[in-house]
Amino acid sequence: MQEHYNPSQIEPASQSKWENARIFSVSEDASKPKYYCLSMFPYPSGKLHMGHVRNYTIGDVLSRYKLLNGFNVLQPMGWDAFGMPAENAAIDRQVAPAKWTYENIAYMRNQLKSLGFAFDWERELATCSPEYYRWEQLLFTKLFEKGVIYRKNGTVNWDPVDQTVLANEQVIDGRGWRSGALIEKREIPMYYFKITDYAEQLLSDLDGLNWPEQVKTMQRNWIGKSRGVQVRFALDSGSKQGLEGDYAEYLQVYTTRPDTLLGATYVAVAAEHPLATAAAADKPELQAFIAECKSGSVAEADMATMEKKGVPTGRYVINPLNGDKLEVWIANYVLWGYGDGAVMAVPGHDERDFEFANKYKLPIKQVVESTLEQPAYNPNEWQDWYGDKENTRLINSGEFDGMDFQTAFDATSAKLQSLNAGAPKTQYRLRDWGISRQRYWGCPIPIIHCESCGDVPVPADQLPVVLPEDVVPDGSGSPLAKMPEFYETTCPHCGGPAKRETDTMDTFMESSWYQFRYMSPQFSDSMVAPEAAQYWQQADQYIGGIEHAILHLLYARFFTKLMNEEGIVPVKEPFASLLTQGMVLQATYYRETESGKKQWFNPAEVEVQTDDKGRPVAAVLKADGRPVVIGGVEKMSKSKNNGVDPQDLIDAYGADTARLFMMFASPPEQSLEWSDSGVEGAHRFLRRLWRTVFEYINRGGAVKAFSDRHDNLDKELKDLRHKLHATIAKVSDDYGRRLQFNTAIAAVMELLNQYDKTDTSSEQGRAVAQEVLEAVVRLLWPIVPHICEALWSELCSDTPLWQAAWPQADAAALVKSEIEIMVQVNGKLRDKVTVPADASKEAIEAAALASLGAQKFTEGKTPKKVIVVPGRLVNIVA
Ligand code: ANZ
Ligand code: ZN
Repeated sequence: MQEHYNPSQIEPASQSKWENARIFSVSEDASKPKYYCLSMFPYPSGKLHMGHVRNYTIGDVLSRYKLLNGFNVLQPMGWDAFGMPAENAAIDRQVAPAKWTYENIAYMRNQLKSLGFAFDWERELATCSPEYYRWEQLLFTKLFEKGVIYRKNGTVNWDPVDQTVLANEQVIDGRGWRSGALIEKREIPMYYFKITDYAEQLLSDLDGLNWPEQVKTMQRNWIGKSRGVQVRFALDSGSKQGLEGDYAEYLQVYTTRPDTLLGATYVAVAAEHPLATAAAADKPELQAFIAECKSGSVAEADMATMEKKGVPTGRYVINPLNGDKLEVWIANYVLWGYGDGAVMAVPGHDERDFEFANKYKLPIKQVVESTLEQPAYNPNEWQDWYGDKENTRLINSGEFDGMDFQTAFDATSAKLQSLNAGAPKTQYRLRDWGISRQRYWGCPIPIIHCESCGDVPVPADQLPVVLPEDVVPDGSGSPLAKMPEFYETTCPHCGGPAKRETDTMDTFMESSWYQFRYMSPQFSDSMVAPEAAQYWQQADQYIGGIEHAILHLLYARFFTKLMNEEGIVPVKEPFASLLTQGMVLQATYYRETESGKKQWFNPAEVEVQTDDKGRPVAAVLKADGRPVVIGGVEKMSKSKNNGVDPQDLIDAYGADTARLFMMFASPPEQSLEWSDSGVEGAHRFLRRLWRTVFEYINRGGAVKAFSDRHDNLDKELKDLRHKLHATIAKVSDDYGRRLQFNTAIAAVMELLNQYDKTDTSSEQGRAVAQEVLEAVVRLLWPIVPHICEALWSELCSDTPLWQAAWPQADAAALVKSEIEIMVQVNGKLRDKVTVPADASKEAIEAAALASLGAQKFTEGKTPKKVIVVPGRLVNIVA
């Protein structure tokens, strides 16, 4: 055995050993329980970042733990390969997105391999491959025919200079990120999934998932179920011109607070509402306001924070409960896509209405008061009143006065129903999912537009619609729309000339079903091979970042339900358990430039001075020796230039050190603060582990004759065995149930400390040493597999480690041979004695009486009484 730990030698050796034995290549095997461990696949952006390393190490630890425990473990890896960064890189560097993407994949695959993850590489997939997305296109055509996917107009950000549609994040302060042009809203036809039909199922199925409560709450809020009433306000007789049908009869609003109807002081409609259009017909100022509302960003976050603005229409409606005339306003805070695109405004109890009413000097009327201490109503403190549904009663509301929220809700909605002016309605905030993107690097939407037949799905035998890969986009419009060789085709129905859809799909589509494709990635008859879907069912464990808590996870759940209805998979949920790993943090350093901007320096370029407690006090730039400001500790990111390249870490210390540091520094769900000394500490521990085994082997190693005999061990060796088996039990629980790996590592370190202190030089001692080291190497294998693999082959040359089972705690060893007994004199603790665990009552009593403490405090007198509590204490009554 080599004397020194040399990761650059043992890591590739262990990796090729696993690869040659194909131990991570799995297939359906009914004789074993299955465990499907899935980590969120990366976008091939160029190289791995620390977040990836952490994510995949967590998954690897769980997978390897299950593998040694006899599970048939599937741990796949692939590439979320479509997306905008490839197009941007293409524009910057004049290289085709496909080429850029495949090169990145090749580089990152090597990085992942150098980290020794137990992936089944034979199942690798890339979502940009036609062999992958053809199944997505097929499902699309089926769902389109079923009506689950439909076409309607949607609003997009239009850059009039670049002549292209922009994503929300490409609109900065209302302007296009490249052109700087003012962005317009445009209506264009797009394809939508009817995810709203599944809102209730997506909500109720959350209950059965073993997911962090926080993530479930985020999903519930996103789905946003609310119970309310649709209230009809009759139009005043002079307010109907230009309106047709129901719109000429009444204005309908959706409210969750029908109880506040008598506090309504105006109503407001969205700019797109027919009443707004009709009212604006002869009023240029209304037309101008409507146009203003229709421009600007379509991002919902902006809508929530923007300044509330509106204009009065000069039209009126009647409050059905008391006949009051209320003026109709057009307001920018009313969304056309939600409820009825109109609100009854109750500025006394609603924040937005309050802000609006204050600005335009509209009346504010209180109709709810507190039943508690009854502070005087202060309209500037609407917060005290808004949303509080408990301990309140109605006032200024006639027959409803005095009612609490629920009673008033029921009474007002019953009254509205009897007046034929309202009906209860459950509403979801969730919108239908628009999946059309006017971009190039995505999965083509498999639709053919024919002038006589309309939208015709591409027939199955003509799929896939292949995306041409040798295209270099230039940033103006979608390249596909400029390629007649792509879009010119014939109609599958009538055979006439027709045009292919040139939009591509939202890349969330591909990541919504990859968890199933991994089950049979090469299957060429359908999305998933039925036997594979039946065997693997769903991912038992999913691991990834909290940033995907809403959209990705919701879409993947939705897709699973669709695939289940199509009979493709037997499950309704894709991920039984979810672990969201914390962020990787690192210190930041900067200088303020003359223009007041911050220039960020990478920690590698900075030298930090610390005080005697190791706290940073000052920092200078290595390049010029001049000071830099120490910023906060923040998530590693490009914008703060505080990333540490995992490759540097792997090159300097090896994969095992990187893995150990990540798992030891904090529990998976918490954030992890980068620390150079932590990395060095991890490396030191591995060197020490190596030396420990080296010294043991050097002394002659195992003594086989004694290896199964644990009788007649001396106390020290018995204690060591006790510690060993307690450690096995604890570490197994940490991996298997608690998912806390830092404590597992700490437990093994403690065991090694005790091993170091124990004299194991006797023949029996060497047998115990063998037992300890064999266990340690298996307990650490999930975290630092390369070094453990190498050490195992030194300790036991006959079987490979992955065939050795997980160590089991020996119940007999866990029984302590000796126990400590408290000695009390008149109820006060005076001494402790150690007795054999199976000592008789008499023997315990004798030992207690003989103890120095007992002797001293009974002053040699014969005690009146001695009470023995076996296993715990002896009380001497003197
Ligand atoms: C009167 C009222 C009084 C309201 C009050 C709230 C508080 P959720 O719970 O999210 O479903 N609303 C309805 N349609 C809207 C639209 N298209 N754009 C903007 N706001 C709209 O929200 C329902 C509430 O949001 C409704 O209840 C309505 O305001 C508003 F003290 O009606 B409420
Ligand atoms: Zn046709």
